[in-house]
Amino acid sequence: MPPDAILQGLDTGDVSALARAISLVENQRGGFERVLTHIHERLGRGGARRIGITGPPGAGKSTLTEQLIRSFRGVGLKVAVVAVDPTSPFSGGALLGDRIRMETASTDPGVFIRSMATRGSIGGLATTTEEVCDILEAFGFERILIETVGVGQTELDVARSAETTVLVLVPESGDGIQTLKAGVMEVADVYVINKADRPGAEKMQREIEIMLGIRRGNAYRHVGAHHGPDRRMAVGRSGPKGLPDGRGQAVEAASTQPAWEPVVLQTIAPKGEGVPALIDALDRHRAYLEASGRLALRRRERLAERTRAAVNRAVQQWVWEGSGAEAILTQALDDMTAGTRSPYEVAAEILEQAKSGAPR
Ligand SMILES: Nc1nc2c(ncn2[C@@H]2O[C@H](COP(=O)(O)OP(=O)(O)O)[C@@H](O)[C@H]2O)c(=O)[nH]1
Ligand SMILES: [Mg+2]
Repeated sequence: MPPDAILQGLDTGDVSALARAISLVENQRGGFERVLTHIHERLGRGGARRIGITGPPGAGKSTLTEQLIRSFRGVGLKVAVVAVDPTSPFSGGALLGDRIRMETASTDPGVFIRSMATRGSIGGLATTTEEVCDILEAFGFERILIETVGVGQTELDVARSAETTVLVLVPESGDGIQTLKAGVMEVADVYVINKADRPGAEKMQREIEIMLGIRRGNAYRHVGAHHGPDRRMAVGRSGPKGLPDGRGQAVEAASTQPAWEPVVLQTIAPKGEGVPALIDALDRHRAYLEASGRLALRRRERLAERTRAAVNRAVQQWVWEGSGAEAILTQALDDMTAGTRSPYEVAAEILEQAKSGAPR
């Protein structure tokens, strides 16, 4: 399908055009920037939400995702799921099982499920995932769930590209706690202890709350324990109406608001237990982002970040594919091995050649 047909298909709600647009972006084939430019004006307008769901394998992320799909569909929201597996070299490979499991929902045109893997993510998995989500949002999906496997840096970067990040843990995952101690903790907005039907859920919830500095029994928990009720009122007054649109103002507005106090809750995903509380936490986090100005600020930051990523990607491609850099490198390899030239000298030569627009 040529890019023009893809653009037209996206405008008319053609699902096969959607799938092709995603492949185009995923593999950064010719015309992918045009597709992303075409849809740009539709982003950030309709109140679509992106929710990142991360956690160790087997924690119940897909089961929870299925529950969220069901709830969102129940109120008529269109839902897309992007399942990202940074460890799988094959698109869809390790996630095939998930895909089939979630197939239950996939006869519904209001649900779209897509697997992604590292393959084809030359520009970085987080950026590519965000671009895919952009297409889904522009296509009209109102809730976009991004499921990532694992709690390493890449997975967290991917999960963080959503405005709300959910970390799913299970009572028996002592390693989960270790990960959290290693500093991963601060990244999530909502902590779900799934498999609460197993022993240890309560204990784990307490441990996490302590680690996060959440004061249990505090009537104002979840609305900024460090600032108390007065500041909470202030948030309500400034509201989304007074949302600043200048970056400086946005920074100021966001920094004077109390920080979000993460929510820790328990679920039994297959039974749907705790899912309403999870949805409520997601709603409250969104409301917090809007009222505090952080949503607007975030959007600006991500646009800046995306522009940088696009430049880096283009420069990298330009240097390595357009200027004979590989040839220079190959020629210099003997010298570098013999110690007569350093990698830095060779890098400088490559850059010189790229700058002067040397032939391929
Ligand atoms: N006992 C119990 N099992 C669960 C729960 N949630 C998920 N599971 C099971 O745990 C396994 C892994 O779940 P899955 O959603 O695929 O985990 P993921 O790898 O994080 O996506 C499946 O067999 C689920 O049925 C739960 O709350 N309690
Ligand atoms: Mg899964």
